[in-house]
Parts: sequence; structure tokens; C-alpha cells
Amino acid sequence: MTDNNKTGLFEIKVPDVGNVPSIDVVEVLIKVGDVIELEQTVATVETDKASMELPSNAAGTVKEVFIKPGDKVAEGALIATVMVAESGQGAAEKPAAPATPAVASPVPEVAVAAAPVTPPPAPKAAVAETVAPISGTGAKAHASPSVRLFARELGVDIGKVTAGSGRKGRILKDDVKNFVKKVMAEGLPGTAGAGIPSIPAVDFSPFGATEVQKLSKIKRLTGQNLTRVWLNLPMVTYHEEADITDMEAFRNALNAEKGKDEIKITGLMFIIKALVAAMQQFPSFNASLSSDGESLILKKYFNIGIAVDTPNGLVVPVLRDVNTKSINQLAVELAEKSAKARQGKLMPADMQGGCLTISSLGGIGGTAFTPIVNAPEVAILGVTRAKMQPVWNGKEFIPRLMLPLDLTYDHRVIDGAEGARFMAVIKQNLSDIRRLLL
Ligand code: CAO
Repeated sequence: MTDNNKTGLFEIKVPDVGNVPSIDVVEVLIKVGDVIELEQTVATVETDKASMELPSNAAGTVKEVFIKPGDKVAEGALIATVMVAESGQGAAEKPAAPATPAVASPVPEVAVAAAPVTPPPAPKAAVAETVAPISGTGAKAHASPSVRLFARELGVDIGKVTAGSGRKGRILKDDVKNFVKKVMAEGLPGTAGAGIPSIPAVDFSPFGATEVQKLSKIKRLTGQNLTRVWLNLPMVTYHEEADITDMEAFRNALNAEKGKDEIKITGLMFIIKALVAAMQQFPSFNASLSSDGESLILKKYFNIGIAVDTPNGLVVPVLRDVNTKSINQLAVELAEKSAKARQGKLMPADMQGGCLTISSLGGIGGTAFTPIVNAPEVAILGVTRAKMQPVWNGKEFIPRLMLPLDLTYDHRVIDGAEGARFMAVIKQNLSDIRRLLL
């Protein structure tokens, strides 16, 4: 720093903001050659407790700028140098004393809306001017910390509010309010739900004849639910195979004992049992994420949803307290519920309270698929068709019946390793069903 009275090169430094080790530079509002005024905001910064505007303690021409957005700085770091003329517009009124950092006090803003440094002209932008297309970049938004805070409180991405009506296009509170009003009334331009671009309508008539078939109510509701889940959950699908040769032999033996009119046992009953035994070992699979995403709600009951294919679409009746029921009971109950489902006679209560869902396509075929979690459940087990395969036992290849399993889980709740361990337990349980007695 030079002369601390009227002229010379002045340094603007990061002030004492309360013994904070690292300060994030959010925005730099000056560039070399700018003529700035005393108290004009030169940068906005954020600490873990507050965001604040740093005012200039000198009026003059910016000579050099030493920080950029994204930098982490400490108290006392040099922000810029300003050349102050002896008199007139560029004269410094409050140069800092040379012995102390040449900074003016920051204006901490947490929840208070501070007035802008210079009074803004009356808002002039029409609402439409403040709404950027969805691809608009938020990084360069020009707004004070209080306005940014206000936008954050409303869940508004400040980058989508452009052409602010303040000085030099600065975004004001009114611009944020107008943006919210506009979005509430019309949605974001060119977007469908969740802010993603909609698929444009296509006229197929130039290509050939078409016929419009209305979707069933179940299909429409299922579609909405699946879309919601797809957009909200980060999902991973993990694939595994279980050797069910011995299980199948036992199942066939049991079915051979059954009378002509008795319900036969399918492999699905063992899969349900194997799944519940694994859920008892891994409580996070028998859980839902709280709506604020901060905690897990662990369930002490074991209800399993079974996806059933019906002429009207997919429905998921729930088998309750599966841990207390025998394989025969489950076979009878599923036969009843899937028959009701196919006749469209399931009541809402039949489909509520599930903890985890199984989607079995094994009766149809397949080698693998990626089912979608039935949120707020945290996972879904997919099953496709078992087939005989040569398996190496250390000495020779032997024919074994292998069942493909697919586990999709909500990665916010389940880690990859946990998912793999969970599947390993299901695999063990199915490969040796005596384990289900343990
Ligand atoms: N591998 C080989 N054969 C299998 C099998 C598998 N994984 N799963 C079932 N089978 C066999 C059964 O043993 C049965 O054989 P038999 O006729 O010789 O006894 C036959 O396939 C038909 O079984 P099923 O489908 O009637 O009975 P299930 O208990 O296995 O399944 C139900 C019941 C309700 C789940 C099933 O009928 C169904 O609707 N599945 C479709 C689910 C669906 O659409 N999921 C997709 C949802 S999108 O995520």
C-alpha cells in the first residue's frame, strides 16, 4: 500500500470475518480497469456460517484482481489493488491504516436482507426476461448474498433467474419472486415434470396407419409412480446366481405328495423365505428413508410385495408377516391374491404395507433384468428363468440348476458391498434351504 491519505495504490484485502480458516470466493464483481466507488461490493464470499459482501475501502481504478470464483482464501488475503487519484471521482475517502489490513468491515448476512450498496433503479424487467431456459448456467448469476439466500430458501436455482432488474443486471429479490410466480403459473419453459425436457409430440400419419388405445388406469398410475421413482432414486442393480438344484428336487418331491386340487409350490415360495431370512440379518433392507433423507425407518414386520402381471397392468399384492407363515400357507395366499389381482378384485389394503418387493419373470423366461425399486422400499429382487448349466466343482463340470437373481437397491441407503453381502446370503439360503431353519 502507498499513501494512506489521498493517492496511490491501495490494497483491498479479505477482512477479519471471525477467525474462519477457509473462506470460499463465490463471486468477484470487479475487473481490471473498472472504476469503483467507496463501499462498492467487490466480491461475495461464503464461510460455513454466513455469506457476505466485501466492500471496497477505496475509490479508484482497479489495477489488478487476485481472486476468482471458487478460490479458497484466508483472512488478510489480497483481493485487488486500486489506483486512487488525488482528487475527484477516484479519490479514496477511507483508506485503511497501513499497520492494519486495508479492509472495510464485511457485511455478514445470514438471514437478513441487506439493502444493495447502490440503490437500484426501479425494477424494469418484464417477468419473461427473468426466466432463463433450463439450460441456463447458474454459475455467473449476479446477486447479493441476501438475494442468493432468499432464492435458496425458496428452492430457486439462482442461475435460472437471469437479466436481473438491478444495477448492471443484478438480480433482486423481486426478480426471484417474479421467477417463482412465473414457474408456478407455467412451469419451466420447454420442460415437463421435474424440470426435464418433454418428449415432443410426433405426427405418425406420414409413416402409416395408427390406432389410439387408452392406457388402463393401473398402467397410468404405475407409469407415474415408476417415473417418480426413476427420477428420485439413485439405483444400482446387482446380479447373482443361486444353485437351486437341491431346492428344486425338494420342491418336486413336495408337489408329488400333493393331491390333484391342492395348490402346488413354486420356487417363488422358497425365494420369499430366503429373502426374509436375509432381511432379518440386514435390517437396512427392511427400512425406508425418512422424507427429509436424514434417517432410516427400520421395520419390525416382514411384509413382501409380489409383482403380479394382469391383463390391465402390473399390481403388487402384499403377503403379510411372511416370517410367521409356512411355505404351504404362502403358496395358498399368493394363489388367492394373484387370482384376485387378475380379476381386478384387489382392495387397496391388499397392496399396502410392503417392506420389499419380488418381481419374478421366471415363469416367462429371461436371463437378467433391472427392476425398479418400489419406493419407499429400498430394494427389489428380480428373478428370471432357472436353467441347467455346467458348473465346475473343482474336478469336473456337473449339471446344476442355476437361478438368476437381480437386486436393485436405493444407493442412498444401501452400499454396494452391503448389497453384494445381502445377495450372497440369499444365494446361500437358496442353495441350501436347511439354512432357513437356523
Ligand atoms: N425358473 C424356472 N421356472 C420358473 C421360474 C423360474 N425362475 N419361476 C416360475 N417358474 C415356473 C413355475 O415353476 C411354473 O411351472 P409349472 O407350471 O411347471 O408349475 C411356471 O413357471 C409358472 O409359474 P407362475 O408364474 O405361475 O408362478 P410363480 O409362483 O413363479 O409366480 C407370479 C407367480 C404371480 C409372480 C407370476 O405369475 C407373475 O405374475 N409374474 C410376473 C411378474 C411381473 O410381471 N414382473 C415384472 C414387473 S416389472 O418390474
